[in-house]
Amino acid sequence: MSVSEQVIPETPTVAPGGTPTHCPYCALQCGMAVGGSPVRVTPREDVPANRGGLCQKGWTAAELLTVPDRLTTPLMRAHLGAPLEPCTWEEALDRIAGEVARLQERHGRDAIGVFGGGGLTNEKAYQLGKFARIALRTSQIDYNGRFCMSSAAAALNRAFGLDRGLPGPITDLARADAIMLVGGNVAETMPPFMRHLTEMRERGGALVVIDPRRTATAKQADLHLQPAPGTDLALANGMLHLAIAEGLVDEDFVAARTGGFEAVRISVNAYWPDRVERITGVPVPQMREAVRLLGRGNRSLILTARGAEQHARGTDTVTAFINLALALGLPGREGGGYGCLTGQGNGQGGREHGQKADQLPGYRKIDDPAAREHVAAVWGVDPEIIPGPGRSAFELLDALGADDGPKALLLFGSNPVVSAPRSGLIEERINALEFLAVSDFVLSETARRADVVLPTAQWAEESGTMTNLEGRVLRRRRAVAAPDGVRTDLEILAGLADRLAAPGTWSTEPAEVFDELRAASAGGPADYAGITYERIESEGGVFWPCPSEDHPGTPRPFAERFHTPDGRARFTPVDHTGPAEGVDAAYPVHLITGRVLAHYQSGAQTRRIAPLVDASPEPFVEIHPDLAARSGVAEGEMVRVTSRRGTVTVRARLVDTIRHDTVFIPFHWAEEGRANLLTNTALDPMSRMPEFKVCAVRLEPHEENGADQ
Ligand SMILES: Nc1nc2c(c(=O)[nH]1)N[C@H]1C(S)=C(S)[C@@H](COP(=O)(O)OP(=O)(O)OC[C@H]3O[C@@H](n4cnc5c(=O)[nH]c(N)nc54)[C@H](O)[C@@H]3O)O[C@H]1N2
Ligand SMILES: Nc1nc2c(c(=O)[nH]1)N[C@H]1C(S)=C(S)[C@@H](COP(=O)(O)OP(=O)(O)OC[C@H]3O[C@@H](n4cnc5c(=O)[nH]c(N)nc54)[C@H](O)[C@@H]3O)O[C@H]1N2
Ligand code: SF4
Ligand SMILES: [Mo]
Repeated sequence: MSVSEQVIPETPTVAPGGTPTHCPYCALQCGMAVGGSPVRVTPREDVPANRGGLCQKGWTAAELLTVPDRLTTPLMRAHLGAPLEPCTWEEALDRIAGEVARLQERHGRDAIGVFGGGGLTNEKAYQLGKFARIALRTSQIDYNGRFCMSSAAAALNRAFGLDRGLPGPITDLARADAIMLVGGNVAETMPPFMRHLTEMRERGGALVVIDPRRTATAKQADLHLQPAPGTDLALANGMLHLAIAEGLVDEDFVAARTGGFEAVRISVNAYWPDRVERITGVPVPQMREAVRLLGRGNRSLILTARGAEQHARGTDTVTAFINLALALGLPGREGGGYGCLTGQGNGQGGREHGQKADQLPGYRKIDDPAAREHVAAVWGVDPEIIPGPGRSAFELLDALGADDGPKALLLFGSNPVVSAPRSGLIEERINALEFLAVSDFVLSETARRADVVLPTAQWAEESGTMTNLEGRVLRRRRAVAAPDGVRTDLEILAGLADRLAAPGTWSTEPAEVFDELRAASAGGPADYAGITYERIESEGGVFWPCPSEDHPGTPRPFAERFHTPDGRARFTPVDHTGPAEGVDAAYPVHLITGRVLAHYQSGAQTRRIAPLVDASPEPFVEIHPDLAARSGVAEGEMVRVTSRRGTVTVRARLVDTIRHDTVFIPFHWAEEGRANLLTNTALDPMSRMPEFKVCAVRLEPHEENGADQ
């Protein structure tokens, strides 16, 4: 079923007097009102991101509150191998505190690992980082955003000195002359986002999409480039080569607002059009057309998403597109520049307040003495007790149970058994732990392996703030009561901090935690000091940085200057090397992974919602009919897809929208359809992002296909 065919109710069931809040899922954070009996959601017209639109996940979000297997009591395993059985909160929290004490006594503070998520509110993400550093005093904390935004973040910091997803309000998009979307399929990943692109096109702007598949998004583009996976960097360098050759470089902008262009100008000499066509498979005239569309006005925007970023060279790939945007003189102009599409609900805020291994609140660096001093003063501790940087997400998961790795893991807001690269290995690492505690509202594939499971409240049952893809801080409001027996993550952290006799205060009130976060972030790059719940309410959200209550907030942080020491954006020369795992005789096909409209991430939430399961019931592999014929695979048959790390068995979907040399599997399912059994763990050297987007596989018809007939 195509995206447009999926059923979206035409007349929503209105939630009379519903509480205004935002969707539980992605970074668009569509506005919705929640209320009524039974509880329903209604889209809000007053939120610019969605202006009355929702995707199918948003429409069905109320069902998440009442999924039949919602957890409402803590669960505990008496000993290794024993089943998970209901217990009291006292027993569960005492057990966790007891295991922490036992393991830290034996192996030191870093024996405990913490893993967070970009879906947590700012308040939770902040409190989790603080909990790790001063209650557990472990350096071993990271979060799933490392799997999501980290390459774009690293490139943004390197070029602009600040990691902000979109360079301006989402309503700027409609005013762009052209938008080039690299490795993003927003028609499925953020459907209401398409409205902004459509409006731009109606005003005469052009949409260029770069994706190895002709996706639902690419079908609506004026130009679609279909490169081989993992070759975007070469494509960007090739476009810059053409821009220089065609005299499209904005020399005034380059002279006034940037540094380092000469080295890049020289380095892209080597990316002459024919060579780039050979590397990428994109015909030279298409490249030329893309550059002309981008260069014809100065309000063009280059956007990257996971397709360009989730590579072992993701940071450099994003850098190549930033180089192109800078040379064309785009950044800093309304509607123009470079931006990346943040993914998770609080992907932006979740990477600012200290759940990242190397970071303290306000996007401060944990190894910066002044930052440590500032944050320690807010926390009421000696800076000496704050540990140094820890391992990145994949490295942390890979070290679980190892001699020098964490022996226990506390997990909040992620399901790595499904979503981590080479998840078969990660499952083994998790099994090697002495102790695992998971806070979730459903028994996810990872929670199922825990020794203690803590049933937590979810989006519409609690309040807090989320920072959306624009960098706008929004209020998530409590609309319904949580079921009996459930506690919030802030209550869980407070209960544990108390048992661990942690220093500092551990409020369970989101508003109080937010005030502390404001103080901790004050003066940092992501400064929230001037943002209050009241302002968010009256102003429809506030853009950071916002250093004081009389500051208007910063919708367009690069308008006047960049946030580097000299205020100039930095060009950095980067070179193409291709995927970490190229194809060969044994594994002749590229596998790319990604998303479908109806499911969210590891699927822990959406695989429990009937209309979403109906829309997209099972995992599948997209194969070009020519490749299918060569592989002996027919439409609808089960096919075995094997990489050097594992095998999955999924149903074949023959489509002529994908390249002949590439197959696509979404990663939302567990068990034999788990795409991450196949993926590669090669890491980007700067961001530590794993190469989720490309690895080498072979295809075989599943033996049972014949036997069934
Ligand atoms: N329905 C739905 N929506 C979501 C989510 C979800 O799970 N489901 N998750 C949210 C989150 S956390 C995120 S990060 C965003 C992700 O949003 P997107 O980045 O839009 O989503 P993906 O499907 O991961 O990848 C986008 C495209 O990258 C392409 N691609 C793969 N390899 C390459 C390559 O080498 N080069 C190029 N140019 N393209 C390539 C794929 O074909 C795919 O169409 O979505 C958010 N929204
Ligand atoms: N092959 C492949 N793998 C990928 C990707 C890809 O494109 N391809 N994309 C990667 C990306 S971009 C991402 S973001 C990751 C995401 O993958 P995961 O980190 O696994 O994300 P989710 O499935 O959203 O997991 C969130 C879990 O936390 C629970 N949860 C939600 N909200 C809360 C809360 O407030 N508190 C608590 N305690 N629990 C909560 C949910 O029920 C769910 O079980 O996957 C990555 N993995
Ligand atoms: S686009 Fe994202 S925020 Fe909007 S309704 Fe869908 S999942 Fe929710
Ligand atoms: Mo993500």
